[in-house]
Amino acid sequence: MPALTIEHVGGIAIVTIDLPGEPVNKVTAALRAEFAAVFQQIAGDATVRGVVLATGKADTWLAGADIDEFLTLQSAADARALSRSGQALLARLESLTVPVVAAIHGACLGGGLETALACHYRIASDHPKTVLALPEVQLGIIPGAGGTQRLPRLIGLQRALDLILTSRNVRGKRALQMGLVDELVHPAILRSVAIERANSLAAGARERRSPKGRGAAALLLEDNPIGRSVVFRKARQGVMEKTSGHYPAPLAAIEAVQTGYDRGAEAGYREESHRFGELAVSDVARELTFLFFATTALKKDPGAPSPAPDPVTVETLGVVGAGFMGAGIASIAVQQGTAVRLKDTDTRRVAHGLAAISDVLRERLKKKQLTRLQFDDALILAGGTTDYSGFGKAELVIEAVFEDLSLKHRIIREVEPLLHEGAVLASNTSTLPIGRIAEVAQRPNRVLGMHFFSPVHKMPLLEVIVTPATDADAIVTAVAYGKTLGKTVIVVNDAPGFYTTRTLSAYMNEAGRLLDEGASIEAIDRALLAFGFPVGPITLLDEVGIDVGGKVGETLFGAFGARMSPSESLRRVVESGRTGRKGRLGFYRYDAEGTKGDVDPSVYELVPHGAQRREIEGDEITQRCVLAMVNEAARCLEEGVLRSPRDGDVGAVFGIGFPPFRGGPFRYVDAVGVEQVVDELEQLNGRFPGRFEPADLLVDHARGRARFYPPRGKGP
Ligand code: 3H9
Repeated sequence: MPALTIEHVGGIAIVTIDLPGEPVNKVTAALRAEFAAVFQQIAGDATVRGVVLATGKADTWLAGADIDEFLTLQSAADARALSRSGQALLARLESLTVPVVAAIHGACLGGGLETALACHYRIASDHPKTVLALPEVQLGIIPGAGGTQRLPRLIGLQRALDLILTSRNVRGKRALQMGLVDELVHPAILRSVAIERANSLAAGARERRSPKGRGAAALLLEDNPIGRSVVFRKARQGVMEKTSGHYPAPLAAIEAVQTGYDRGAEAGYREESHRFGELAVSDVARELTFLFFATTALKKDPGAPSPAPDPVTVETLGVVGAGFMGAGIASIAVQQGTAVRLKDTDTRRVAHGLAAISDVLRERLKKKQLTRLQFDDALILAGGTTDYSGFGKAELVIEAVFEDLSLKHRIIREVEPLLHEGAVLASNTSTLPIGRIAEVAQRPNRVLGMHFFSPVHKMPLLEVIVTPATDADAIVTAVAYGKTLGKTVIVVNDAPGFYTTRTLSAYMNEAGRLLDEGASIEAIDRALLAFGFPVGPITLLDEVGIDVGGKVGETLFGAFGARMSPSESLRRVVESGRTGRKGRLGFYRYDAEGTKGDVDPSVYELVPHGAQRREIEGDEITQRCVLAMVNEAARCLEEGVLRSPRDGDVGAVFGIGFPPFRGGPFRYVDAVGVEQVVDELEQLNGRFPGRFEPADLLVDHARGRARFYPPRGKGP
């Protein structure tokens, strides 16, 4: 069955894209061939005065190039050829003598937006599903079908760089404001307006493009070579600050855009496909593409083995504990239309929690991510209580109180009798085993963990923790609700620290031990930043709270023994009462607003070796911290805490900052080679007996020369 159908209305050919049997429209080799044939047909048909390019799908116009196809590319030359053929096809579209109107409804992404850019006029539907973006750099590549050349010419250099470098989603209204589309209409009239515009364009009654005002300041900068060189320099600087040079795609995109300005469009297109070719077969693109497929697969994973029961829709959520985490969870819940009852011990705390919810919503309002109406609607859904009123209606209750087992037990005893039998009772603990928490429950089968990450409204991961007693319908309800909240959800089996806290702890402990041995705080943070973590481990400890880190460390030491014994440095700094950023003093100094300054030299008075720091090579710091994490991740898989390497990789990247361009701990082992990883662990274990004993799973893999993922492809 063809993907393109043509319907003639008067002199207008309406070309509808609808890939048979596929959930989204994407640019496959077959679709490219069909497009080429259709363009030829149109060019040869004197009765066609104009064209409308529309979608037959409910939610996508065109979601870009077929990412599956990238996995089959064997060489940079193959990838370059793919880009060149995409460019040629869209040049053909642009050069049709009849006007082509893009009638955009749904996702218009990557090669999809590039197709729209080659059309002569763009109309978008005013619908939340209509989003336009160039997400290529998130996949480690750059727009390869002319996007780096056409976009700046349409909307201006700075705006184009912003869209290309951030992969930002642009919705209808904003797209209209910036001139990315020419008109915005209600979806019901999109087709008729598009036909009308094609007719008036054909009659010459309308400009093919209506460039939008970019403002005097933008014009001054962009319309002369000196101004542009400032823009390009700043863009490169910004990229380097954000990525420390680990991601080549944004820099390559800037290069392609600049070439187009400096040496003309033809050179720009050539540079674009040259860069696209190199990047498409790079390791970074392979890992980022893996993460795309892994998160997409998780969207469809109900969290329980098949046949999984249907989840219950959560209309009312009870949250116990109006602190930072509780209010954070409530703030994202109300935005999805859930009525939230926020409970704490006194009205002052409840009021504080409600104010925190309002702050999160206000920030979104300010950034125009919410309309005033949406803001009001969400705010009204948050209600406070000091006596659990309203909890009887809740399908889900999440406790987010302090990490103290006896306190959590008290909460369960208090709240459980008020709930209906089918309600799910979740703990937002980051460390305490769910089985222990559930010990006092009347219905332990309804208890599970929902480990959100801080700040809840920004962090993309949710770790759902289940015990052997947890009912399947409770699991799928928690997982489905997590997805409703916009999270990527992994399900793990119960154990102290679950997956994310446990692996992060192994890594943080090693950083602490390096401090014990005399490494400087800066050297440790610098080494792991260079590896690609978003912040160094000591900075992270200040962020999380040194007291919190200390408590987690104790729990995991209790559970796993010597391997997880906390460092002397951490123990002493916890004892000193420093708490990190929240207390405005930790390993680093902070000003009154909490902005991080330099290392506080007086912290060295607390730790072994005092101010006498010694040089430990960056490579050793990285190796020890990263391998401690990787080894612990492997143990989690071996013990069945993790269901798959995929979950472990997604969990580490989205939960604890493992560098996305490395794919995750299991992808990292595959990339380095499991034999080498085991070798290095054994050597380290010789130096630090008991701490680096390789996980059996790694040893078995090394022996059998096995990998966690097949050499190329999406992975399991
Ligand atoms: C590009 O365009 C390069 C060009 O510049 C140059 C070329 C020369 N390819 O996410 P969902 C699949 S790079 C292959 O669950 P939703 C997806 O895997 C591309 N497959 O739905 C899933 O498959 P399955 C730039 C794709 O409604 C199914 O469709 N484009 C593609 O939550 C449903 O997806 C992007 O990066 C694709 N392009 O979200 C867009 N798109 O059922 C990536 C989707 O077998 N896509 N699939 O598991 C998205 O962001 C979301 O999928 C979208 C729909 C918003 C479209």
